[in-house]
Amino acid sequence: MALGAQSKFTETTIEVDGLCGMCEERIENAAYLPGVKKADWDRETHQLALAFRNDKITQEEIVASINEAGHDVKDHLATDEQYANIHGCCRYRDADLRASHGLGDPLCKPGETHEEHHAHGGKHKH
Ligand SMILES: [Cu+2]
Repeated sequence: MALGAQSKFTETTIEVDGLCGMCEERIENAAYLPGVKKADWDRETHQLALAFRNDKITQEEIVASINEAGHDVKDHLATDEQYANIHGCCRYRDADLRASHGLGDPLCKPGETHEEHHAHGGKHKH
């Protein structure tokens, strides 16, 4: 057992928005970058359990890849263009679809654009 080997591993959990099994596959595929050893998304809790080699990849890169796939990560929302690419039945920001899956509030609040979300107290669209 090599000394210091453990410190190369980061284990963490991040919140990723999504609805169904298709979302799960999409999120996990996006998170499985070289250096990632575990990416396991829970459909009920929306928690993505990650284990990755922090000398090979950063959490920011993983988050960016999940955003690229169209999914919102807590504090890192996908852009509208990225979100637009995901399948119609996976529109996890849609209030009706969320309700039909028994989900509460989305990470991205209705009527709030990506830019506004990051503006913190910026103007809201009506
Ligand atoms: Cu889905």
